[in-house]
Amino acid sequence: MTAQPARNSTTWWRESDSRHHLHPFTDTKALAEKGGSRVITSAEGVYLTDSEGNRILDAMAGLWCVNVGYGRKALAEVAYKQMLELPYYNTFFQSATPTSIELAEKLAEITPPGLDRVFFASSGSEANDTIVRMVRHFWNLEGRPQKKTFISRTFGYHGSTMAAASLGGMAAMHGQADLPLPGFVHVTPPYWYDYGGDLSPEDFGRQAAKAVEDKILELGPETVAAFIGEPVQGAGGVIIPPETYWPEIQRICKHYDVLLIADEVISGFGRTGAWFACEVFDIQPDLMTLAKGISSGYLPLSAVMVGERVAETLVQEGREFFHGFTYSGHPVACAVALENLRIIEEEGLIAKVRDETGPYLGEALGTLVDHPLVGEVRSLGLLGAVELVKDKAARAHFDDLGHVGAICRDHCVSNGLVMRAVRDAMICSPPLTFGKNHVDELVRLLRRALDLTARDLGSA
Ligand code: PXG
Repeated sequence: MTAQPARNSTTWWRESDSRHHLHPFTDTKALAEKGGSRVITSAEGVYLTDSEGNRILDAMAGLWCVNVGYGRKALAEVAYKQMLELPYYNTFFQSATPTSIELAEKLAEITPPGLDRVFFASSGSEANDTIVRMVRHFWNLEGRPQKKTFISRTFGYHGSTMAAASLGGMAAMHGQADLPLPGFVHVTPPYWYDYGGDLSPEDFGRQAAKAVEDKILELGPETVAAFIGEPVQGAGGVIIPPETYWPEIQRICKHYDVLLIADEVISGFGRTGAWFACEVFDIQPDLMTLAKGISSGYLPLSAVMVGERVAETLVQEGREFFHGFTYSGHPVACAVALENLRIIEEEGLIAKVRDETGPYLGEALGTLVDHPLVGEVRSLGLLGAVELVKDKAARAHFDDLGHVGAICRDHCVSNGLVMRAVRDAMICSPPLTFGKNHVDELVRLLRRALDLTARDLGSA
């Protein structure tokens, strides 16, 4: 008889996890065969610790969310206090709580002008589902019920619920659930490296925006409800649009009376060196999705910011909006979010990203372009991507797209660095508390992982 592993040992955790736990975006069988999950047991600042005592630099801020870093006592204390005072009450049926009221006001203050109304939920997916419901309701109220279709981009990510995954442009997700639902269509993303061909980035930006116009004309403007996009596509591979893209999108949406929705779930709360990436790209959205950095991931919280035009009709004409979640405006999550925003302001994290660590990350990643595997480096604020390619001059990917990225990602993790691989792009989105020393450590570890990857491929 084999001895049972001790409870709360790494072996026990892995075995139990493999038996019972179905993980998101995970091949459960392959994970079990590989020996099970990496168990993260604690974190401090920008470092994680796993159950074997390894210290890992978290260049992803969890899942693009721990903007103020780990180990913030102030956030724990606020949550503790709020739980004792009022752990839960809802915002349905004419109720509110002080922290949900305060947070709504604060969000109206820091988001771009005109976005003055807030609908709360707990995840980015719920927030985007809310937008789909709200926008369809809006056009019905406007007497234009045929305006129902949403346009979004290939490689866009807007969440995992049926509507959010339909908005998203991830073929693998669509394939498993017969998505997109009717009324959701996709166009080319502003991804110059892959789609730009011989065009300059500027010309390609205009061409990618024209794909939206062409789609609106193909469908008929009278049937198109909204266009949704992440100002910078995150999970799609940190796709930073050429500067010609968003002004054109703005013009096109206005011209055809199509609502413009900015999904700032990743790009919000300082990530790009501004409160919101809409400021960086001069986007004036009708609606905005917020999550992740809103609470630095310490508790689940998301929000839909609603601009004047939609809010006016909803409020004046809409009567009861039959939509909401038990945890919409959760008082503890709102308290933590308020404290999180206070920390971002007090510590000047946004200016630090804009003036110091953002440019430094760009420079430091830029030193990797001499590596034989690196085709392009791009960054904005504390978002970065390093494209691994077969042929730099031809901008040609490896045949089995995703394979080389996975090898490099595994070398990163084995060497104490968490980065994500999206197809063959290595991407990072570290906490906004990252210092230049952490950027140096990231680039040193990534270069080592690139060397090991090249060795595995037999190309160095
Ligand atoms: N919009 C955007 C732009 C996102 O990045 C969502 C909506 C959905 O949020 P929720 O809270 O429902 O997950 C996201 C989420 C990855 C990864 O591996 C990215 C996300 C989530 C999980 C994994 O890159 N983004």
